[in-house]
Amino acid sequence: MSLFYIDEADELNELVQRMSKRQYEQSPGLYEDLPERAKKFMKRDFFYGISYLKSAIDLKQEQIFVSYVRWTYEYLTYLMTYVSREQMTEQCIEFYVAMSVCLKDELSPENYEFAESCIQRGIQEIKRLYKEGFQIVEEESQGQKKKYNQIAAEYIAIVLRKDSKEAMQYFLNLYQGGMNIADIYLEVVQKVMRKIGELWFEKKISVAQEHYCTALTQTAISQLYFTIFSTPPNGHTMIGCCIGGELHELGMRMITDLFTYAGWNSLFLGAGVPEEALIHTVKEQKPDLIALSVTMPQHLVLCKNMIKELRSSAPDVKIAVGGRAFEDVPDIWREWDADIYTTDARGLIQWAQKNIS
Ligand code: B12
Repeated sequence: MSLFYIDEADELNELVQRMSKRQYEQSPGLYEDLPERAKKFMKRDFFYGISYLKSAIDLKQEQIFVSYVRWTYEYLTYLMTYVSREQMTEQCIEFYVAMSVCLKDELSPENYEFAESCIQRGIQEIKRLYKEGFQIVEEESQGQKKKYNQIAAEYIAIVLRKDSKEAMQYFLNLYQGGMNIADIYLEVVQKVMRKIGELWFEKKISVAQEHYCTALTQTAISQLYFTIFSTPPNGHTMIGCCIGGELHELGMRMITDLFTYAGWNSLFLGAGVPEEALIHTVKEQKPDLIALSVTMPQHLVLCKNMIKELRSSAPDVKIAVGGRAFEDVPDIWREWDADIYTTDARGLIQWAQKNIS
C-alpha cells in the first residue's frame, strides 16, 4: 500500500490542485498578483514538497523535509526578487499550511502526525531564516586548500567565457604540472561542480551555462583516462551506479574512475539503472563491491530497497552508499544493512583496501 492513500498520477495531480486552490484562498490577491510562470512553479513545488515529505515519512527522518524547506525558501528568495522578503516569507508559510490542511485526509493518523511535525519544523526554519538572514558563506581557506580554490576559480572563469578548447586541456595541464589524479578530482573538479551549483542557485548563471559546464567537465576529465586506465589490475571488481531516477552521475563516475586508477576493474553503470539490470550485472560480474550513489533525498527509499534486494541475491558482496542525500541523514545507512558510507571516493578506497582482500 502506498504511503499516501493516493496511488495514481491523476489523484496526485488533483491533490496538488487542491493545495494550490487552498493557498490562493488563504492569500487574497495572490492569484491576481502572481505571474503565470510563478503559478506553474508553485504547482511544481507542491509536487516536489510532497515527494520530499513522502521520503521523510518513509524513512522517519524529519530533517529530509526541513532541509528541503530551507533550500526552497532560499532558492525562491534568489528567484523572485520582485517580491519583498516579508511577502515571500508569508507566502512560503501559507504554502506549507495549505499543504498540511490538504494532507489531513490523505494520510493515516500516525503518518499525518509525523508529516505535521515535519511541516511545523519547516515553518520554524523559515521564520529563523527570515529573522537571521542567510547567505552562502565561502569557507576560509589557507595553504594548499587556497591554492585548489584558486585553480577551481580559474577553470570556472574559462568555462564561463565558453573557451571549450582551453577547458579541455585544463586538467591535463594540472596533471602534467605534477598534481595527482585524486587531488584533481576531489579538490578541483568537485569544488568546481559545487561552485557551479551555487552560482545556478543564486541565479548568477543560467541553467544552460550549468549544463554546459557539466558536459564540458565530464569530457575534460576523460583526457586523463590514458593514465587512469594504465594501472595494473589488482584482481578486484566494483560496480558503481546511481539509484532510480537519479540524474546526478558525475560523483559516481569520479568514484569509479578513482577505483580504476587504484587497479580495480570498475564498471560504471551511470544514472537511471533499472533494479533488475543491476541485479543481473551483479550476478554476472560477481563484484567485490557495489557503490550506490544518491543525490536527491527522494531516492533514498529506493536505495534502501535496493540494498535489501542485493542482500538476498548476492549476500557476500560489500555494499557502499554515498552522495549528497546522505549529508542530512549520515547514520541512516547503519539501519539498512549497508557496509559503509563515506563522504568521498578517497575514504571508500581506503576502506576497500582494508576490508576487501
Ligand atoms: C551538475 C548538476 C546537475 C546535472 C547532473 C548531470 C550529471 N551528468 O551528473 C543535472 C542538470 C541533470 C541536474 C539536475 C537537477 N538538479 Co542538480 N546539480 C548539479 C550540481 C551543480 C553538481 C553535481 C556534481 O556533479 N557534483 C560534484 C560531485 C563530484 O559531487 P557529489 O555528487 O556530491 O559526489 C561526491 C560525494 O558526494 C561522494 N559520493 C557520491 N556518490 C557516492 C557513492 C558512494 C558509495 C560513496 C562512498 C560516496 C559518494 O563522492 C563524490 C566524489 O567525491 C549540484 C551542485 C552540488 N552541490 O553538487 C546540483 C544539485 C545537486 N542539483 C540540485 C537540483 C535541485 C536539481 C534538480 C531538481 C533541478 C531541476 N529543477 O530540475 C534536478 C534533479 C534531477 C534528478 N532527477 O536527479 C540541487 C539539489 C538540492 C536539494 N534540495 O537536494 C543542487 C545541490 C544544486 C543547488 N545548489 O541547489 N543537476
